[in-house]
Amino acid sequence: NGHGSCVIWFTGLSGSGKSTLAFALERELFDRGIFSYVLDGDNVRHGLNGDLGFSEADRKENLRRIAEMSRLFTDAGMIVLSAFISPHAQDREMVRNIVGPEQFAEVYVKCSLEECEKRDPKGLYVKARKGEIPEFTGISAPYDIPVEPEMVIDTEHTSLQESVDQLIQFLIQKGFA
Ligand code: GGZ
Repeated sequence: NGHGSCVIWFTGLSGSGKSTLAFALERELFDRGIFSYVLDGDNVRHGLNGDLGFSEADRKENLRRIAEMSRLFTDAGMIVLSAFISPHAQDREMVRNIVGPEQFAEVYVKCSLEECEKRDPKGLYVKARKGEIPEFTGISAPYDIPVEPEMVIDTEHTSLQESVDQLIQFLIQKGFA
């Protein structure tokens, strides 16, 4: 099939909906006969990057390795859907340059901290507020809001299906799907 390999990089707070979006997009692409693969904290941080924590340096190394891995996947012809907080603008620039800007798209998964805390699917915000998780993004560690992302998906005000439709339109328009 005539799709182009690329990396769709989802960035946003914990609980903003990055992985949910990535998996829904994977499903939609699959139904259209296009194979993609989701990388997220759950399948990367426990394995390949199991030696890394959440200091600034460790996050940077986490993202550097993921970017290199994403690039290998694109070499293999895949559409890669990477869902990581990636809180520092500088690290996202690094990632973009490792992958190669022409096959990279940054998607800002926008959701207020308030709403993320309300969702708190893993109870991490409660723990972070109690000081039980140091350097928690949004609470005790920074998140740089993307300045010029290729796309913004506002998960507070957009349904999952609508968001997936927008992503598909984007991929088609760019010739990736
Ligand atoms: C942020 C943390 C932290 C701290 C554990 N800060 O919502 P989750 O649980 O499932 O996803 C979060 C994940 C973040 O890993 P990333 O690899 O995406 O982060 S980064 O891009 O900054 O390297 C969260 C959990 O790990 N988690 N401790 N201190 N999120």
